[in-house]
Parts: sequence; structure tokens; C-alpha cells
Amino acid sequence: MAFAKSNRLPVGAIQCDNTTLSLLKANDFVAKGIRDKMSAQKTLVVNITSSAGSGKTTLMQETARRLKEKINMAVLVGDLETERDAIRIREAGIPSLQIVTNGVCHLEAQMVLQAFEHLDTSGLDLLFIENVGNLVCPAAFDLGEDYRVTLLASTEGDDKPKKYPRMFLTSELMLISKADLLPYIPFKVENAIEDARAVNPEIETITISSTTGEGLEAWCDWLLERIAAKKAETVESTATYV
Ligand SMILES: Nc1nc2c(ncn2[C@@H]2O[C@H](COP(=O)(O)OP(=O)(O)O)[C@@H](O)[C@H]2O)c(=O)[nH]1
Ligand SMILES: [Mg+2]
Repeated sequence: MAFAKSNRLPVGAIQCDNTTLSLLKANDFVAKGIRDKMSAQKTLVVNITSSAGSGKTTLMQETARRLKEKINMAVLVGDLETERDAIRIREAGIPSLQIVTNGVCHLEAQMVLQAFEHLDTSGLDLLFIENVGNLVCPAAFDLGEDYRVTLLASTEGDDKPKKYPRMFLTSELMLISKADLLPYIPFKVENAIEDARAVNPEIETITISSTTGEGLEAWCDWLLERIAAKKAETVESTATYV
């Protein structure tokens, strides 16, 4: 593969051409459009990320049950195949649309944009985007969200924040999920928090269980505070091309 002269590598070294960089630039352009549109209509957007099976959809269901009478909310949910998660979330009483990525391991801003053609976001106080279960690729793709929230389930092990640092570096909140299982497994909450803060000193943390309800009031309060702050924001840019 040919490299520009300035990028020549010493004999014995090999570097793959990073085509992802231009893809990410295009993604960021669309993400900015989404962010402007959502700011103009004062919808808080929260991107939910984690490994597969950490409890994202269950948390969406439990959050819907607790907040749907207070606010207008909806969930876009990404998966490689099936509409299963969107069906579960709709059963909890709020609109939800599945984005089927056909094998792509993360959501991209243009996929969210396409979904807007089928999900009316006007009047929403809160839009969740449940990302594809994966602690790697979703970290690189801005979806136009206000906040990124990453779940770390107790069953995954407390060593993950340092092993998948970009996800925790780019998140504002870490939810340690499945807290009801903590008595049965060697997961130390303080170790996970220490490692997450080593990667991202600003990261906030809440320990939750969708099974027992532990921490869900604090989680809902965290959301309601930010929804109120979003409503109070002065919108600087009104340029919406999305
Ligand atoms: N023990 C326990 N299991 C949970 C909890 N939350 C979710 N689960 C279970 O974990 C599995 C994966 O949950 P799901 O919400 O589909 O995870 P997702 O893949 O991240 O969306 C399901 O069997 C859930 O019932 C929890 O707080 N405690
Ligand atoms: Mg899910």
C-alpha cells in the first residue's frame, strides 16, 4: 500500500492506512446537525453504551416506567439484527424504533438521521439512543448526543475501564449495573470507579440494579436535572440542516 512520503515508515514497520479518519469526519458533520436540531427543539439526547447484555434495554424499560408520566421520551435502539429491544421498550409504554445495522458493530450519526424520518422527535424532552452492545467502536462515533452514559455490569469484571479506556474517557456517567449480583461475584465497585477515574477524572458514577430498583431514583434525578438544564439553555445556533 502506498503512503505519502511524509508518512514513510522505517524498514520493518507496517502501518495500515487509516480510512476511518475521513469516515469519522463525515460522521461528526452529521452529528453536529443532529445536535443543532435537538438543541433548537430542546430535546436532551443521551447515548447509552455498554457491552452486549449489560442491561441497557432493561434500564430503558425501567426508566420509561418511572418517567413516562412526567416527560415525553422515546428510544432509538441499535442492533445487528431483530426488532426485539424496540418491542420490549414499546411494551414499557413509550415510542421506540429499532435501527437494524445489518452487521455494523456501532451506530453512526447518519443512521440516527435516517431514523428521524420514521420517529417524530418534536416535543420530546428526552431521546435515548441505545447503542449496539460493544465497548470499542461506539466510542468513536458522535451521535449528536448531549451525554454519553456507559453501563458496566458487575458480571463483566471490575477491570474493564482501563481495558476499554476510550469508552469511559468519552462518557460523562458510568452506571455500574446488576448491583444485585455483587454479593455473588468478585467485583469491587471501588476498583471499577478508581480505574474509570484514572481514565477520566470527570466521570460520574451511580451503582444501579434494574432488578431491585437500587440507584434508579438517583439515575432518574440525574436525567431530570439535565432535562431541566437543557430547557433553560439559550440556543446560540439556529442553523439546522438536518
Ligand atoms: N440480575 C440482573 N440482571 C439484569 C439486570 N438488568 C438486566 N438484567 C438481565 O441481563 C440480561 C441482558 O439485559 P438487556 O437489558 O437485554 O441488556 P443489553 O444487551 O445491554 O440491552 C437480561 O437477561 C436481563 O434480564 C439487573 O439489574 N440485574
Ligand atoms: Mg439491548
